[in-house]
Amino acid sequence: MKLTPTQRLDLREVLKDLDRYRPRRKGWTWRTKVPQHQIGPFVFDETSASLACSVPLPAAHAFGNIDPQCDCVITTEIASGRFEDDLRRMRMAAWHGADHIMVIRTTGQSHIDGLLEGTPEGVGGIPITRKQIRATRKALDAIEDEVGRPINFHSYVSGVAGPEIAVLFAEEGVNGAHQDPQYNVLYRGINMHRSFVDAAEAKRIMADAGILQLDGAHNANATAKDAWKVTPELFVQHAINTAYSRAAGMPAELIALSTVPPTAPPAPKLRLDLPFAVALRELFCGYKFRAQQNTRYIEADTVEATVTHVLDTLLSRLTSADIQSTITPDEGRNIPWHYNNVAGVNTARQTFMGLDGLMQYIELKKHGPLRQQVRELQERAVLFLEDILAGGGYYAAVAAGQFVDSGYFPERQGDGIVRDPDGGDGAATVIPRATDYGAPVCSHFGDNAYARRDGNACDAYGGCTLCDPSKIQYIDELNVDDNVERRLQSPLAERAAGVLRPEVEKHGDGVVCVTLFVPAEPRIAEAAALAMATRMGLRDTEVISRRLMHPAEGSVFEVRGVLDAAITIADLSVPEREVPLSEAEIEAWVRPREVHVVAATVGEDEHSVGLHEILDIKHGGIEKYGFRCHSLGTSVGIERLVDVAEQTDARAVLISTIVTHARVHELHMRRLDVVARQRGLRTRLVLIAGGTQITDDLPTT
Ligand code: Z98
Repeated sequence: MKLTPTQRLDLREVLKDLDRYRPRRKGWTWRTKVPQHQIGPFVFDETSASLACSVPLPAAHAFGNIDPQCDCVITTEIASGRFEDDLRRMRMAAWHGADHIMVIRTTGQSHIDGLLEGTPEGVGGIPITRKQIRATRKALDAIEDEVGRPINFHSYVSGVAGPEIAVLFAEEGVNGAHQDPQYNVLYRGINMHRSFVDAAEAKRIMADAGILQLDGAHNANATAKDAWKVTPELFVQHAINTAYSRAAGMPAELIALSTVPPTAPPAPKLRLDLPFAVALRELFCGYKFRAQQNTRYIEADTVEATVTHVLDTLLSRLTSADIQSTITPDEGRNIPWHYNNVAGVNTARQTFMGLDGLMQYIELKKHGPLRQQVRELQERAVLFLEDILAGGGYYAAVAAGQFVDSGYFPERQGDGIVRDPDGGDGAATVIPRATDYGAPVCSHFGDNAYARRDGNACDAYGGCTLCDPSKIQYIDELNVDDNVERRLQSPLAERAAGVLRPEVEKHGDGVVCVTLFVPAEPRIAEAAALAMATRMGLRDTEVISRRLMHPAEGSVFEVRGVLDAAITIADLSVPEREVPLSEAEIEAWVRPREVHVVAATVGEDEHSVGLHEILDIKHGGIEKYGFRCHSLGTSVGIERLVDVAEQTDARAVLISTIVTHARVHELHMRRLDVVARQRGLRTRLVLIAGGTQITDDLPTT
């Protein structure tokens, strides 16, 4: 399957012959770093290989359209609920520099206790069936060929089906996964013993498949009442999962700590988050770090989220990050929209490129508050661990509610998550293996009657699905009403008919977002904003962001709604695109020729601002190309303009005048034409008139 930049992703092609599609590689891929990278006019030190196809940052046009790629992997989380739509979103994200695509689920996969076949659309999930994972990997393979960089596909190995899911991921070439038994225990109420036994198996399988592991410590600061107080616990959680992963056979290079700066402004972010980040990197030196944006204090305001994200990315550069994860304000308002994904990815890459070489210019102080805080955090974490050991170990500590307690250890608030070691989902399901137990796949952990010292455990039964993929059972859709073929019928028919609708999440969902300021107190203003959006013809309206400007003067709202507008492409009149000369081409022509132009406002018009905008270099005006501009001022007569044009041998006369009801502006334009003709200058002079309502369509007679 091959993608062409000018053509949309062909979903039929993705779904074709899926039963035979095999991932072409397994395991995680890092970017290829290129220090001292000459890109356009600059040398960068923290970049990776450039992309074959991409959308550069907006300001790139001023620098020869360069698109430097930072040296760390950039993550985006894609979650519309329909994998077929997500594939297109993944392509857009990849063009903007994302190379780690996490398919976070709307339904907790941990609640599902076995592998699924068919579609989980009906239960609100995103890729968890083999078909969906395979289709996604296939599309990503084509997308990575298009952009010219490997893309890591990521999901979750959690819940009581964790080991089975790990096998599925290993078979299908998933490259990264969250795996942390503490997540099962604390957030999914799964039995502790079962969670740890499952984790050991899953980790072993992930290790054999080269799947990068992210842990789950960051969920504590995402869920704690006061996130900045659980920082010692975060170290403890990282330590437990890291040590357990190593014990289960996972190499250090496949272990990535998931770290989230715990605060956001107006908290004094640097004071709290920098010591935390430094202490973490020191304690866990030798492991990878997946730095995520703060998720606990993310609100619905895109500007606020962006500023926090920039500060978080600065912290990553002041310390280190192997993966920079991006989150969008959508988390705060529960709307996964593709352009917000792209905005999040762009925030990270823009910040990284802007900060290139940061640590060559500054250094973190070796004395003073930073070192004191780092030491204090590390001490508190070690004491926390010792406390757990003294109290009878991890199970006892969870039973005593010591995790996600909002006290700053050793302080305790008594509000931690409490779980019964003998309770939870899957309690009492861990049983000793029978002596003739045969592991289903060779990288299975623990005793296996078939294991041979000299070869793979699965040799004795002719190879497992990891060694011989032809043994994988591929089951297509099971649900005749709810499956991807059915879901694609109407979108593909509309596409074939050349019909377009606005969309942000699912094909043709019609969703749009309008921004309105309403000058009233917040409650009334919000009701009015919704009413106005309805008046615009939107249905299913919902306020997704509200920003108070002043308690009495008004608020700004972002209102989401559905616009029922199907536009047929054939009915559109699409203007021919005019391709203007580049800035450099214009300057190369003008500067050596010393081209004079004469300009003024005419008639009785003192409004010179617009004209200055056109001429002055300060405002990006034509002076910058080397035009010799003779600005004669305001309320200048047409004859005088033409006189000066004659004296200076000018090539153009620019007049500006305010548009009047009496159409005086048109009289001036005609008069300029007439006088230029009378003086025999008309063929030499370009006459240009400007003003807000002057268009090419003005009648010429
Ligand atoms: C992130 N935005 O980390 P369900 N295991 C761990 C997790 O952190 C998560 C899951 C499993 C966050 C995503 N994390 C939240 C350690 C989820 C997911 O049951 O499928 O929701 O498990 O990037």
